[in-house]
Amino acid sequence: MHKKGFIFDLDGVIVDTAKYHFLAWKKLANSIGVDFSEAQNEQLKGVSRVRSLEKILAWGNKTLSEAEFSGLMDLKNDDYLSYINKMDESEILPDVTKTLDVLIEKGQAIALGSASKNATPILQKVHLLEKFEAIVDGNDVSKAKPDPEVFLIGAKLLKMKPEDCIVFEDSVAGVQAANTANMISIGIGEEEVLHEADYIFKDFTEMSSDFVEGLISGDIKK
Ligand code: B16
Ligand code: MG
Repeated sequence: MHKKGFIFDLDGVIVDTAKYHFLAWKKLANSIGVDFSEAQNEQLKGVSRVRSLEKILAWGNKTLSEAEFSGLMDLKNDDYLSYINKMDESEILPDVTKTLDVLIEKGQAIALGSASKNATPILQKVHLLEKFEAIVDGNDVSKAKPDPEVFLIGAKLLKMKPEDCIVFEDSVAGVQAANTANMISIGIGEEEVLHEADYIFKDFTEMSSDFVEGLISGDIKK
């Protein structure tokens, strides 16, 4: 039997939490007199919470004490969690559950590889947690994407070699991380943004069962 490791990013691949990050960051930025646009939010995709606040402060030309910085991080996360707590299965992106179920049925190894420190509660809210053999998130890594650490830990937990792993990612940094890890990178989103990926699909509805079969058999290569 062919067995591969399939590693899914969370935000932008499984669920669209970017809209909640946007609301929470905007409220926080505006509260300290800094503007925050959707275009800026795009630049925070796949970026850690600490780095996101550093970027917002740099855009607004603000400096804060360490205590203020950590207080704002907590405020942002509390606000973000108030949205997360209302999530349910209806927020799973199209054909994600179907793809996971096909992979499980075919005996494939499945992990999550996310920058978010809230990955487990989010997967619980949308009732997908039990589909993952391993979860690697912002609590487990010391180096953020584009560093490959998150995906290499995922491969290790799945007991798979990196070259036998396939990564689904919506961020440029995540695609770069997968490529550096020597894994097949599959961009989920726009071609213009994700052109460094080995393969690109708008979403999982565009991915044929033949393509998934090819990934499992190894006919589809990096
Ligand atoms: P948290 P991903 C990332 O998730 C988001 O894309 C990014 O916008 C967010 O800042 C980061 O998680 C950290 O999230 O504040 O929940 O720890 O795309 O890597 O699944
Ligand atoms: Mg993402």
